[in-house]
Order: sequence, then C-alpha cells, then structure tokens
Amino acid sequence: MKTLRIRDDFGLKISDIDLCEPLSDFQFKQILDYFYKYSLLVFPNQSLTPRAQAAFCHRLGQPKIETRKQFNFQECPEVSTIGNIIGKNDKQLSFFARGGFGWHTDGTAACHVNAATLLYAVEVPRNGGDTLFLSTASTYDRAPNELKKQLESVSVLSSFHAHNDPLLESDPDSFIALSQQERDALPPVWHKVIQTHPVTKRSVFYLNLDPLQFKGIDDQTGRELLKQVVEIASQPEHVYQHQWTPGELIIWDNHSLLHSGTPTLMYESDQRLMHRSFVYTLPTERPLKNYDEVSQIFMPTSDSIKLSDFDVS
Ligand SMILES: O=C(O)CCC(=O)C(=O)O
Ligand SMILES: [Fe+2]
Repeated sequence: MKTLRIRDDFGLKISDIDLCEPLSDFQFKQILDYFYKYSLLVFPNQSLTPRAQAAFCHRLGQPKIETRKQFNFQECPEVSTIGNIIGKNDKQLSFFARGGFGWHTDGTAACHVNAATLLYAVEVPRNGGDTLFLSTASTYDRAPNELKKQLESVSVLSSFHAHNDPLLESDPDSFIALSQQERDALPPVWHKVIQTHPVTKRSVFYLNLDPLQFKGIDDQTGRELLKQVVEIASQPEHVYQHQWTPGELIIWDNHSLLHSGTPTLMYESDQRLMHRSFVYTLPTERPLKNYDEVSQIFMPTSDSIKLSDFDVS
C-alpha cells in the first residue's frame, strides 16, 4: 500500500491495493486505522464490481440498505446507484438529486449513525460532478469557545422525510415515493450537535442543518448558531473538492466530515454513475435493535435495478 496525504487536516490517498481481492487481516486493520485517522480515504484505479463493493462493506461492518429501494441492486442490495443514467425502456437506473445538495452528514436520520459512506465512480461527466468535503473535527478546534459553549448541550431532531419529501416534490419523477410502511421505519432521531468521536475521541460537530426541532435552545437561536458553525466550517481553504476519475472509491467517516454534491446542471447533458453504500462500522451506544426488520423493508423488488440493466450492448 502506498499512501499520500491529501490535506493537512484530513484525507489520504491509498494506491497499490486491489479491493476486489480479499484483504489480509493486517491490510484491513491498517485501512481501518487510516480511516479513523484521516476521515477520508481515496482508492484510485479500482475495478470494483458491485458484488466486490458489497463484500467490502460486510468486512467493514453492518451495511445499511438504502431507502429508495428501486435503486438498490437486486443481486447486492448493499449497493445502490446515484447519477443520471437511464436504461432500456426509459427505466431510471440511478437516483438523480437535481439541486438537492448542500452540506450534510449521511444518515443523521437513521437510528444508528451511518459511520461510513462508500462512493465508487463508474462514469463521470466531462465537467462537474465533483464532491466537496470538510472536517467537522478541525472545525470544532477552530470554532470560538463561546459558540461551543452555547451548543454544548443542544440536540437536534433529524428527519429523513424532512429532507426527502421536498426532493420528491421538486422533482416528482426522480424516485418512487416511500410507502407508509417504509416511512414508519424511518422515524426522526435526536442527536447532540457536539459529540465525541467514538474512536478518535476528538470533539466534532455532528450536523443536520435542517432539523425538525431543537432541544436545549430555542429554534431561532439554534438555527442561527448552526449557520455560524457552517460558515466557519466551509471557508474555502478548509474545503476539499474532489474531482472524480472513474475507478476511484472514496470512503468517508460521517462522524468527522460534512460533504456536499455540486450543481447537477453542469452535467445534465452528460452521464454520471456512482455506486454508493453505507456501513455502520461500529456498534454504537444506540444500536439499531430492529436492523434486520428495517433492512427487510428496503430490500430490492423485481422492479429494482439489476446488474444486467447496465450491460452496454
Ligand atoms: O453525488 C455526490 O457527489 C455526493 C452525493 C452524496 O451526498 C452522497 O453520496 O452521500
Ligand atoms: Fe450524502
């Protein structure tokens, strides 16, 4: 394994490793150590099949099954697609979140924090389609004490639907609305805004920027303070903009980074396809007791995407 630091505060590029091959315990442990130390790992030059990505997810922990199940592969539900790929008979093969971007943490509305997101670039547009990242641990270190004190005992109520429903409303054909059973499986969840990273023990801001409710502060002040945190966090010199190359896998730690997509308008006439997975890497203090039941609800159906949908003939 060859490594190269990406930035001072986070990010490591790891080359000379093939993630399709089974990793030795030593290699795997090293990757995990790097993951927690650097928060974001870039693996270039991979030929990662969805099945190999799924296998890697299982090695990392407990994969989460994505909630828009039409985009979960029938053969490996741990992997779903995002992008703007349309298949035969106009079948939508990937989730395209037109304009639904902004700084966020994946999985704040899951009962169990999504510790890691895996994003693998299959096809990238000639222009745009970059992904932005910043460290919420170094943001914490830089933030004024007064701001930290004000947020010390604040919690926010995070809702998947509060984010997802407006997306569907603004683009009704972009995915199939969740059934009532699916909606009920995703209740809102409270999170403390300031948390201790479970592994590194660093203090971090764990952010959902559009919460339903605040606890420990009034709504208006809470929103104002979150805005201040994001302003400090997203100063351009603290943001890493990743320009994708096909065959790159990025894994990031949602407990210490915020990320954002970039405007889709830049590549609407071009093609982008990413394979995405989420993994609960750690048993947390709030384990998802009904993990199996919830996973079952979001398992792909016969209408969901399948590997052969992507065969180019
Ligand atoms: O498409 C992107 O660049 C990022 C999308 C995103 O937020 C994610 O994969 O969680
Ligand atoms: Fe995301």
